[in-house]
Amino acid sequence: MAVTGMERHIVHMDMDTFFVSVERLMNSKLIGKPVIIGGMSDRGVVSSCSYEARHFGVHSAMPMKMARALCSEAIVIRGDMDAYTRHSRVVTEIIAEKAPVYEKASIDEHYLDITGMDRFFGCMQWTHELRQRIMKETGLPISCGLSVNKTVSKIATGEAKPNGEMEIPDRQVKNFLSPLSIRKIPMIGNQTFHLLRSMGISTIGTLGQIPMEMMDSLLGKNGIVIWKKANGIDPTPVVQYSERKSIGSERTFQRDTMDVAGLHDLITSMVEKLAFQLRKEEKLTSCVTVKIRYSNFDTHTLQKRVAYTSFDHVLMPIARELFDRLYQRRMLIRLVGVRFSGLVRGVQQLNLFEDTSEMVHLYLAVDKLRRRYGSDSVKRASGIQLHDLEERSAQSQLQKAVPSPEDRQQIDNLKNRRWRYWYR
Ligand code: DCP
Ligand code: MG
Repeated sequence: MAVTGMERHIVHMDMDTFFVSVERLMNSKLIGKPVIIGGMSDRGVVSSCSYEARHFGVHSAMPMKMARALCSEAIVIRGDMDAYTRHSRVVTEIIAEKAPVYEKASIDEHYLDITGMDRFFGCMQWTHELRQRIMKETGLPISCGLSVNKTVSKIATGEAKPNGEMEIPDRQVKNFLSPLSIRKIPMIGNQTFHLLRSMGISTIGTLGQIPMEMMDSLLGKNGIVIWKKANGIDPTPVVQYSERKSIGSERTFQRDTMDVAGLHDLITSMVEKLAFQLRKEEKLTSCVTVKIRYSNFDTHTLQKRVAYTSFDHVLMPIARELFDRLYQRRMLIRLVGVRFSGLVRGVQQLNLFEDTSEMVHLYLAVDKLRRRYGSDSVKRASGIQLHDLEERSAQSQLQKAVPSPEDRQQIDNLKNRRWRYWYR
């Protein structure tokens, strides 16, 4: 951990066109060609695209329909989350072996705090050797930035791409940032970008010169953080990654039970709630653990590594399978729990490869209703327990939020689906 006042050395590493690079490793015919990975349906979006496709204006998060229109010769691939997850883990293992402190920020991105390393090696030399080693051992290209904090290092990686590395020492930070577009600041999304552009602010240098108070009144607390970043200030620490960092849910029964169908339903609703939490926080999990405690307090857990996901329809069968494997003794159960770990930042389109328009639509609709009326407001009918129903009918008398006619229509549609939903 860095000592206050001491200059830090922070590395940011990000794989180049990660999904495309993994596909190219598996099929060398894709090398040198425009390749796009993403959901195939009309509502699908681009997850990753090669530089050859980027030349046509294709970029990630673009609707697939538009990407195909821009680059008709592109090879479009549905994607293989299992393979990407496997390669992601190998990269993390190599970094874990070498780096004193590292944070896995997303499926293809890590921050390393190598402060103090300069006493033994040059920090850039160390970074260069690690990057070479990752490329040699995985066969995948990666770029990196080395600077005094996470923001500047990440921006440096972006400037070094593809297949490059860049060091920005403390004294050069301002000159480096100054001419770059405000878009390069990781926190600036579309809305903030357009707001600032409408005020004539386009470069980081200009942004850094406007009074901090003005950013405060314009964007509140976030405005101040953005202003500091524009001035090369970012004190956020590199938080050591732990596969054990997790979210979970447990239920102890008032009366011990052997009702397997009821327990399945409970696990379904736990998974549903936790997966919604993942999506809300824009996270993905890579490990599911189920726990049971028998009435004699014997406790057993079983876990399974999974490809990065935040989808209930992927996680539910895994949790139920783990439960079935765990529940071997026909004994009364006192507690069950579900836990997701190995979390990284990531958005749901990451594994919308097997998507149908219906599936995308379903998640968007259900999550929107939950955000508006509470995480318990909409549940899969199979995850509903008898006591839930009783609670719900009691609660419905008290309920304050009344769905709009538009939401009411959405709720009626959900109730008639293949996976039936229930609105409290
Ligand atoms: N990803 C995604 N949807 C997005 C952004 C990313 O599914 N909107 C996935 C696919 C990417 C991976 O995450 O391969 C890593 O994201 P990056 O932003 O690092 O993108 P790439 O690695 O593809 O390209 P770059 O070389 O610019 O890092
Ligand atoms: Mg990347």
